[in-house]
Amino acid sequence: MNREDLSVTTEYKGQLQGQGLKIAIVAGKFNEFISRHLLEGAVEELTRLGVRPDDISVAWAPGSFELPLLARAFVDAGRTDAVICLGAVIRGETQHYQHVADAAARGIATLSQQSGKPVIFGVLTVDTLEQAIQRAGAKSGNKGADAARAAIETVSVLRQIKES
Ligand code: INI
Repeated sequence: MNREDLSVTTEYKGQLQGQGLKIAIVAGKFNEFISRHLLEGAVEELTRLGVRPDDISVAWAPGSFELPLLARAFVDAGRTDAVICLGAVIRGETQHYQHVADAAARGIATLSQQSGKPVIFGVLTVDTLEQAIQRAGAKSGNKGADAARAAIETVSVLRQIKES
């Protein structure tokens, strides 16, 4: 079905306009080489979409496990429209890959739902370093940039729904 065929009364669709938004980014230092590429991708995309560099804050967590805690600090401080969590969990490097990946995903989802703020999951969960490199700006795009777009889009849809 084409979008034009939708016979709904109201359709909410986010706009990729970051002007005036305040965005916090929490990045994991574990696999920092990858996280830095994700961070660069996110900051580039945010500023391309109109977010002022001064309105972007960055905090570093030891690893992906700690991302939800620091994201919560930004949410509680109340000065940000969205928080972007960035990290890389690589299966090859740890026995407890699954625990770290699950804790990050669950913590971020719970925080977002309970706070009502967009808290974006920009964490790579991959089998190898090579796959992480591909998703951090090489062949398969940059998940940090994807997360930046998701943040702006979600803020926009949320506002439309709340203001309707
Ligand atoms: N943290 C990551 O972000 N990625 C990983 O791949 C990883 N591995 O492999 O263990 C990882 N571990 C650290 C973890 O996030 C915590 O910082 C640590 O367990 C202290 O709580």
